[in-house]
Amino acid sequence: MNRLGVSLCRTGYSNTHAMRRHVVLVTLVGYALAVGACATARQPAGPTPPVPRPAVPAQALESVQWTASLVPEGGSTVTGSATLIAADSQQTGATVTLTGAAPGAIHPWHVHAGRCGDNGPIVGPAAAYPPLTAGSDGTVTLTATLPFPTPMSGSFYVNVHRSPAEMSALVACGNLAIGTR
Ligand SMILES: [Cu+2]
Repeated sequence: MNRLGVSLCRTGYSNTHAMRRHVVLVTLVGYALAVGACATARQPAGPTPPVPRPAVPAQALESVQWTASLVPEGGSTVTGSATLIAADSQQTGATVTLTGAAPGAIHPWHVHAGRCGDNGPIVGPAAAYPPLTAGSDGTVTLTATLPFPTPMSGSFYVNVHRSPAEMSALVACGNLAIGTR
């Protein structure tokens, strides 16, 4: 263990947290042991907390695509689809289509955490979801940019509410499945 060894070791660190840990170890247990701890930190083992690994590698964010088939709820005739892709690293692009809605009907919708039938929390702010407004033929296609990063894993669903005044009633729901585009 020498000055050069420590110097090389330090260059191996890529974040200040690890640096701080190193400094603490140096202070607590001394020079030689600190260098040993450094070596193990570069190949984490034992008590080092594992970094959570997403189901899909981070570099594949731009290829992730979530899709859902929206099926009728509550006796409605509304069906449709929903697609989510990464607009960028912080925003999600959504496309939602409906058919079978009442002409002119306004249907709030959201991505929720969980599965259809759960009362899961809305992902992101509710106000960020522009409502679906059916045309005279009962169809609508809406695109929106939502202010949250596209999830790389997890369970999510899209629900379509009956109206702004009837948020507790649904006309359609679909579980989102992750895939690639
Ligand atoms: Cu909702």
